[in-house]
Amino acid sequence: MYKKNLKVLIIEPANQLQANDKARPNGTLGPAYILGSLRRNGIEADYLDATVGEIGRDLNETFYLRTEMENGNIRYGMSADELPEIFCKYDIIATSSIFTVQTRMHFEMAKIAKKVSKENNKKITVISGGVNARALREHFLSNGFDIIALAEGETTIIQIVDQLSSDKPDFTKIERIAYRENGKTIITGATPKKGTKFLDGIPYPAIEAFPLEVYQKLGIPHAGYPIPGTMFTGIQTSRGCQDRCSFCHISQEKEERDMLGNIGFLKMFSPERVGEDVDRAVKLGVTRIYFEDDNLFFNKKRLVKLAPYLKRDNLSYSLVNGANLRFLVEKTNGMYKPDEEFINTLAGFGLRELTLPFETKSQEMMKKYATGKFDPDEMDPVGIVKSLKKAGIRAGSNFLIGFRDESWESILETKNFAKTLISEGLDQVGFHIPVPYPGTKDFEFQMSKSDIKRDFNENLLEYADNMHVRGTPMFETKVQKETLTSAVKDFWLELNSEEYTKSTQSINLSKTQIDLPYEH
Ligand code: B12
Ligand code: SF4
Repeated sequence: MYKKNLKVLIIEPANQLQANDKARPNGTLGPAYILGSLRRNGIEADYLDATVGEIGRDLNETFYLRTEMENGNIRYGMSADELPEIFCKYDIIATSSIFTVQTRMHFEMAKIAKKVSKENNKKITVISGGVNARALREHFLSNGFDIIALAEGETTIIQIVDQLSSDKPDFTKIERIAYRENGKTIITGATPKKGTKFLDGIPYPAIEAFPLEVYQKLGIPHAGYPIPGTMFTGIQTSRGCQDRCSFCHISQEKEERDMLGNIGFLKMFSPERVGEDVDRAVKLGVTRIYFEDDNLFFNKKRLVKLAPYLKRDNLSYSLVNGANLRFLVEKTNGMYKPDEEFINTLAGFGLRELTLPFETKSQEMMKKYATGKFDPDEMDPVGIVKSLKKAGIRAGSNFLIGFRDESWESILETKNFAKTLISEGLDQVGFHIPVPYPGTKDFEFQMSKSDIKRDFNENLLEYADNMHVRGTPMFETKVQKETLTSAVKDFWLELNSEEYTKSTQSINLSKTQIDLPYEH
């Protein structure tokens, strides 16, 4: 039993996005796992997704409350004025920061919490975790956060509550965190543990704390096609990845194992445990589950074994998070062909939507930045698209254009590749500019230049506010920045059907009139 009855609030802040982006609610799994762990340990903890507010709220006061910010982005979600009254009921305010563009919104949470703490003469500890908070830990600590979790947080959060509950809190006893003492940042280590590839001991994610009915009413998932009237949530069957693309957090996490533990490395839940997570979702009324694994396909045999644990009547799945495409082909007689049996297994357990991260047509870019993970010349991308469509799986794709040293000719090659795939049945294409996000190797490359590093650290929020895959690049690129930003839009408009682009634009943040319900 805890000496003090500490109450924890896990808050997902209101969001800011560019006007040409789409508003979507949170409901990300990180906070659900943290909450699950707190509740399993008998600690009182609540969840608040400030993009939609508490269940029953008028969405015009939350999700549809749009404010143009000074930086040009549009804010959506509960007004900050509502938060002090909520925060003063808690001893710990926790956020999970995985998107750099939301950094400002997390700093806002810490600022409010500290103000409430001062005005009410009540100790409130503010903590965060997730890939962005880890990578920008010094900035988070300078902006009101007391503790940043540097690794998987299910145990860390309990250690934090334990220490804060004790008469003499000792942060050195909390594993893998960053905090400040007398202005100096302290990073704690961890006692060595026996390595395991299995994650089963981890508490169930508290998805029941999500306002699932509100998300259902909105019908806007994190990505992929809108699904009006469908109750949905996320699931993880594994964590980490076998590759190390330089634009992905995995690349740098693997370099920093001493500090971060094995967070980027592959680990998995057992089929039985995955089945339990599915059961829990289904019992809540969920009929669509989004895979949120870093890389779901890494072991085909495992996925085949998982299939019966995933399959349910009236339950479908979506994988819009990227998955390694070389697993969709098999090599026979020296030639790659789509692995129809595997693709049919996916369709068989209910996969209805898949985003294919073909990334780039350029082998040079693929090898340099994307672990050489797919060879579009060898691995029959057209065959993959056709087989998926034949199996009844909706397939879209995202392409990366404008790597820092990529030429315009190479970009056009990728565009033409996308065009071919569309003509062969791919449902839609999107283009993104690779952003050197904090916590990736590409970011470390930029920071290796002292003038850029200084500028970034001095103007953090200016960078963070604009670190967007469809925005203007913040660092030098071979092709002019403006040309890249226009290409992202122009290619998208040119290659997709007008029906698709129009309906997508109709829910952009800049639209004051929101057409609901919208259909695709
Ligand atoms: C699933 C996923 C998605 C999904 C769902 C996102 C969502 N809102 O839930 C989809 C497909 C929609 C998506 C989209 C995008 N994504 Co994404 N996505 C992920 C992914 C793979 C997993 C996130 C997740 O659910 N993890 C599961 C939980 C359990 O893990 P976790 O968050 O790490 O949490 C653990 C620890 O970190 C820690 N922890 C976390 N928070 C806290 C808090 C406290 C208090 C404590 C103690 C501990 C703690 O404990 C947790 C449990 O162990 C991450 C990579 C990653 N691993 O973070 C990329 C990632 C977040 N995405 C990324 C990007 C770039 C995007 C897109 C911009 C891609 C694009 N090109 O369009 C879009 C933007 C979407 C948007 N909302 O704006 C980047 C973000 C980079 C950045 N710094 O901004 C990441 C980091 C991947 C990468 N390339 O490096 N994404
Ligand atoms: S394959 Fe995907 S998850 Fe793995 S390192 Fe590359 S981008 Fe990251």
